[in-house]
Amino acid sequence: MMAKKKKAYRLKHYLREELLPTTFCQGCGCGTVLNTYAQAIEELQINPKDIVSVTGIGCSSWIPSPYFKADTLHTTHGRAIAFATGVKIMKPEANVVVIAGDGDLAGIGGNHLIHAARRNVGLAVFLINNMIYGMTGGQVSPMTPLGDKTTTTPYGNPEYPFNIAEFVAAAGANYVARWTTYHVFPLMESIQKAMTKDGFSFVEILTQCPVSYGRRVGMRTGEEFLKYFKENTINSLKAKDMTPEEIGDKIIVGKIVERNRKEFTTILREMNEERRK
Ligand SMILES: Cc1ncc(C[n+]2csc(CCOP(=O)(O)OP(=O)(O)O)c2C)c(N)n1
Repeated sequence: MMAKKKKAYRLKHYLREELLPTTFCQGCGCGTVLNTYAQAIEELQINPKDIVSVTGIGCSSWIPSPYFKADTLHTTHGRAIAFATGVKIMKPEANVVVIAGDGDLAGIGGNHLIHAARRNVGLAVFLINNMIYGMTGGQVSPMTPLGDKTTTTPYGNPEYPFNIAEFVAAAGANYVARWTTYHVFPLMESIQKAMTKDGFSFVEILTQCPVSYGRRVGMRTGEEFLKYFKENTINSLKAKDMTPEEIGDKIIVGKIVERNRKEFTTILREMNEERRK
């Protein structure tokens, strides 16, 4: 008997085709994330009509809006999670997804991120961490590594970056992971987990920005970043048996936390129903 042929993945089915090719710079990681995200949706057989994509302002905000074809809220810088929370409260059956940058979600929108994680709002949040404010030309972000040169830190960044995934896990999210654009297959599985898990799900995706960040830190191509991600990451399963000295400066990828706290809008509805009785 002939093996059943796997249906070809229809990337274009998920994109606003009239806007292609994308305006992402050469070597940018946003295209990899867009492709991985679309493939994750296809494999899950989620109908894009059941997704509401919410974003703020930045290059990475172009992944969900306008490129991914679903109902979309392209909101003000830093406020995506606040808008998404409103959508989830009024439309609990929707798959509400936030995709935005590190400046947007960890910088100006940091407070919304922490409190949505604490409340365990049923959102899937993908933080595209290119370690810089990409769209505005390369200003320091709360995720820029210590010592790195940017347009606003020409002598080197004097600040420590957030460990944003650990922070969101500590705040109370149900699912937290970190991957990079080098790890596309585990990233796809992690996106699927985040899309199907009840409660607040958060995946930090380290990506490359050769134009606004890389050229100032000696990585001028996407390939150099991918090699860096490959050589400087350790899986969380392996890291848990290692000392901090052994881990050193390596970036921990993989699952950070998974738990089953009840989701915020479910609690809210249950309380409302109880009150009405
Ligand atoms: C209230 C407000 N402040 C500042 C800006 C300018 N601005 C637009 S995008 C951006 C940073 C984008 O960086 P990030 O969120 O990391 O996304 P990236 O472009 O790197 O993907 C800033 C500061 C704005 N649009 N609105």
